Amino acid sequence: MKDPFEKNWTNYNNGFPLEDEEVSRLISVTPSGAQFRLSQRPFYLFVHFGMNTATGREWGSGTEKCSDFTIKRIKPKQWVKCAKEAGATGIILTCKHHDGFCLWHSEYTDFSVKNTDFEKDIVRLVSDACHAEGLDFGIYVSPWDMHEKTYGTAAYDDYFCNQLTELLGNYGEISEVWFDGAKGANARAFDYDWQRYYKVVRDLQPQANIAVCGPDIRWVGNEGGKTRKSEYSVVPKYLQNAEIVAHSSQKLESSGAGMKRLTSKDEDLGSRAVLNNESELCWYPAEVDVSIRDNWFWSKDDNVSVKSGKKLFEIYLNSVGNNCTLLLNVPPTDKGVFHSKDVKALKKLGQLVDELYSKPVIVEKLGTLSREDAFVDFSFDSVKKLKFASLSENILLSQRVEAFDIYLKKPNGKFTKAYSGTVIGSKKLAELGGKKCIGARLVIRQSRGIPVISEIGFYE
Ligand code: FUL
Repeated sequence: MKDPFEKNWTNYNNGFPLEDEEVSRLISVTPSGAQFRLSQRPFYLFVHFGMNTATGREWGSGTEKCSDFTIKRIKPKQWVKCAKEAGATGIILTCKHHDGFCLWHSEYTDFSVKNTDFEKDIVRLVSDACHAEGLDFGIYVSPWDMHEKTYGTAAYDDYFCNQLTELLGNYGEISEVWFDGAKGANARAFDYDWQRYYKVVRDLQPQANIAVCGPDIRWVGNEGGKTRKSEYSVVPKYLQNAEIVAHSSQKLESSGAGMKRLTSKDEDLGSRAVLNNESELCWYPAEVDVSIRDNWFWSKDDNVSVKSGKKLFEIYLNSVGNNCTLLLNVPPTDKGVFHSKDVKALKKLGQLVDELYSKPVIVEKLGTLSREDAFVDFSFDSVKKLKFASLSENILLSQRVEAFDIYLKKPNGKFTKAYSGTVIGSKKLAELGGKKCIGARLVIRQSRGIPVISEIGFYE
């Protein structure tokens, strides 16, 4: 009988060299401090709130009046409580969406919450509520601005940088800056001065990640919670180009639903076959942005579309459990709170994530595998029914594993394959099916150099 464990990374590596100059080049690409930190806090809530919440729109027009912002109160403490119950570790707020209305007291425009009956600085209220409870706070600022008269001229770059300076200088630590690539098809043609925007962020908040139209966090490419089978973090450097991201972003208010279906055409961004042809590489991990509802902003007609806790958990497994970060949008209502349906779904998600880790069988910090290890064995003290394995690489030493299998040892001593995976990265959650077993075996099939597994855990 053929030995299923014979071909592993030490003796075969799927035919790839285990060590050479190219392998060294690939594994020399590693995360920045900020990227690493986010990988350890991989789940944030996205909060779409603003003029559109009051007017019931998704995109607005930029011709609204401040008096159209009829919101009377907001309860950010409730948002923070729900975020924590769901297991999220941060909130990103839409400080300015495409309509240009500012949720803070910007000096540079009258189109802001300061000229409404609400009056209070919403960015202050939300950032304070987050920081008080140990949540990270991030800002979404839309470069496309339908209201601002200077949009489309060089003066707009000044305006945008001034607003960034306010947001980055006055609200404590900002963990992520989210630059949206969306822009109406009929908007005035304009090349944003991205490098200047990035410099403002780096100068004022050097620890912040710049996401989407930015060099630190890669947009996964759709808004439906889908990810690639293999989400590589080491990818060609040209992918960081903001204009490329903007090109595939939303261009019509009505095309939002399409973005949810869209699967990225470029399925393979980081295999050796792709990277070998690229002279410049970068660490650019994917973020999955998806809404709990069909739309990004709240509308009462949308209360029926709230995803169940179970569905959110599937998205969680497919994002956080697939080497991505998750940015789950939960839009507050016009009463300034998360709707009871969203609250229930978030709570359920938190419970399901807690349950996932509640019955550990074995959790081990493996570290650097030995050159002689063809596989790693785990023995259990009694018969177990394993539901999940959680694997993490030490990504400070890059992303190395390209293929692995998990076998379960049945009570009769025979091995059966329970999972075949590709990349691991910061986290891989592998469903194992709950069958009876007395042990497990991890077989790495393909790796860029010696695998460094920071942790593996098996859970019932
Ligand atoms: C898109 C925007 O057009 C949507 O309104 C939403 O903000 C989403 C997160 O990004 O590009």
